[in-house]
Amino acid sequence: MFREHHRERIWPIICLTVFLQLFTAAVAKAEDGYRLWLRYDPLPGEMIGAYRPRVTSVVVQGRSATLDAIRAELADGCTGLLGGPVPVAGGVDRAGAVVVGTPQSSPLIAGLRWGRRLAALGPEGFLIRSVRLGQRPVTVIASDGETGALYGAFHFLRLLQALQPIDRLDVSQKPRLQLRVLNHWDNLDGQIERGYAGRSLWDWKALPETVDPRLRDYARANASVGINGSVLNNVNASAQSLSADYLRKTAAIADAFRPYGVRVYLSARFSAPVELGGLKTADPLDPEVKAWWQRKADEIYKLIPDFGGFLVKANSEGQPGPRTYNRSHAEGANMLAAALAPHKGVVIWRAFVYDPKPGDDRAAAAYDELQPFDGQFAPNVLLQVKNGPVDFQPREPFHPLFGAMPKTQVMLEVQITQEYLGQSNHLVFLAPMWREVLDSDTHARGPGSTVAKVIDGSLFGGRLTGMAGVANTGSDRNWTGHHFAQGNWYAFGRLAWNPDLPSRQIADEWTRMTFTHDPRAVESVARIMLESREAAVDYMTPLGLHHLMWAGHHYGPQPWWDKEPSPVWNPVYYHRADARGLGFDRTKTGSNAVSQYQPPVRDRFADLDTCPEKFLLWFHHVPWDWRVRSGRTLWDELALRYQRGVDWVRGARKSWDDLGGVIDAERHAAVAKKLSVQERDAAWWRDSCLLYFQTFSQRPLPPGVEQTRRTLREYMAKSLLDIDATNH
Ligand code: GCV
Repeated sequence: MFREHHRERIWPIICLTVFLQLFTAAVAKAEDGYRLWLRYDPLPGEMIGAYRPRVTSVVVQGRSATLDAIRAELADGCTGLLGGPVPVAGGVDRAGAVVVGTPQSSPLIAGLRWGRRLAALGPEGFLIRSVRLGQRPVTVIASDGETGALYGAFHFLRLLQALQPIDRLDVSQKPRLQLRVLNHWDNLDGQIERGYAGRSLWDWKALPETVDPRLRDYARANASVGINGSVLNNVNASAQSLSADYLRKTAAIADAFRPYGVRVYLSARFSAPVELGGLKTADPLDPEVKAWWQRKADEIYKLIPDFGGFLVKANSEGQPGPRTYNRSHAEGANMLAAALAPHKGVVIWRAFVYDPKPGDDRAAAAYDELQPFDGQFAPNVLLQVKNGPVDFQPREPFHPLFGAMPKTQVMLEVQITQEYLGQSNHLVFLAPMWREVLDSDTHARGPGSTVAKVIDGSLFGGRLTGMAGVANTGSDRNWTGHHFAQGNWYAFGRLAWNPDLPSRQIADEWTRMTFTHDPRAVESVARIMLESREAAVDYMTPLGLHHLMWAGHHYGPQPWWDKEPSPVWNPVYYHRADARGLGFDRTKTGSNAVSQYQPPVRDRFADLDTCPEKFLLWFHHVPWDWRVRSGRTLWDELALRYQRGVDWVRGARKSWDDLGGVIDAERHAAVAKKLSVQERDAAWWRDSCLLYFQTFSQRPLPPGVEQTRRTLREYMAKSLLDIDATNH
């Protein structure tokens, strides 16, 4: 009797204990970064109290894959954020309903007669307004298109996640750029060129039969920041991706993305008619070649009616292209454009072309090759130009093509994956870098002709606009390798939606959505993020230096390297250190690449006295004893900048350590570990660069700069990647 009784009492306790253990383990395990910025954990209590009466149910009338996605996202999101069920309802039966849809899908929204306003915002724009429906206060999220309604739903969730007021909403938004596209440099064997977060998310072997459910989360994440396109394969493309087999696999991915408004694109290998079609040539003016591409386009659109188009890297780094047949880039692009035009597809033609002819300046090559063809590209061609004229360096001046092709639709390409910026080991928030290029004034139509206005079409006109980001995602559980690299994916989407968004706002909202609402922590994390890019410039390539990275993998410094077959892959080509000084003379006395900028910009950059110090060694070969603005010599300033970069990382580590109790233990520890690698790397950069440049300057390190820890010979012996395999 006693034993029975005892068992009755003890069982609930055992069950509870087991449940609590499992629950705790599950919660602890969940902090692996998988949920990105779409965590939907309960908000601070006082905010839940404020939001509750205004978010009581979710009303999404009608059925479609996108409407179902909206319903599920809002119900899950609001339920999670408000710490209790927010049910789905069929109609407005209570105050505080959140009503979402289009005039076509929702009689409630049709009844509001917002048709004209919605039409003006287009199928991706949305209105979010606090109104009354049948005397009940509700929030309406409406769009002319279902994708716009989805974007509106994510925007509403972001308002909650960022603790913004929602009682008198009157939000009206539409994307400033049409194509907001990730470029995946994924190879068909699952490897990712310049990928640092595992393998490709596309399992080509298993497709089309098996579609990884993770693709839905990838599409959700993209939609949440307005990214509407994904180029699935590497620009160093295999023709195989256009084969019938692979197109079926691509179609299965397109099906998974479609409810979230993400269209697929493919990188097209220019020589595919030869490799796949067995033709003798890929000459863009050959009628058989044209017909082959036409048939290929028809085949693609039969499988994927909303296929976005082709991205092409032509005649660059060994890729085939029209120049192989003595045709121009415009002739090549237009031939593909003609094949896609009947289906409303686009050709995104990359401007990343450079001819390694001896004596040429790589920074000038793309302009020389493409600018003469301004006005000759077909209406469904966009020219995709990297932010700077060399290659995604920690800092470059804006690409001169932005101010020089008024009759061409030019889109911006940035690199989200951190090829030259510490890969997945360094915390470097890239929004400030992208802001810098977007805010750069090309002076193409007088002062205020910013790159942002070039790419959004407002400066030169142009029907098609866009921005591309080389993706940093992979199969790692946290998607991007470094938890903070998620912030760069997020920032890309936010800036492609609105190229005027301040970095501070992006950092702030991402931190709240991803880590914490603790005001002290938000302040501290956002500060670290906002300062991080400048710090990386300091400890890698201060004062306009560039391309000093270890050849091949581009991790860590190798300023002494001069053994690559192409001179433009050697760091010595870029820094040009000698006994007199340091830097690349791109003025009249040197390559004169500076002349590619509009006169006011050119004159400012070309004059040593007016050139912004951040671009000093980009445009000038400067004597070691030249006095920079601080009054110090170039050599002393250089050394102190390197030291400043190292000091910053130490400070960031300390600030991060102080957040120990506020950030969950799992992610806190993971980031702390990465920061310790970053500190080691920063000191390594400082020491090896200064020791090497000292062999030319022959000057001592100024006070305030730590003595180097190893000999130059030791730094030259092994790359940082070889001494530590944590990166890959
Ligand atoms: C995909 C740089 C990278 C290459 C990349 C190339 C490009 O050179 O190192 O890996 O190739 O840019 O943008 O095409």
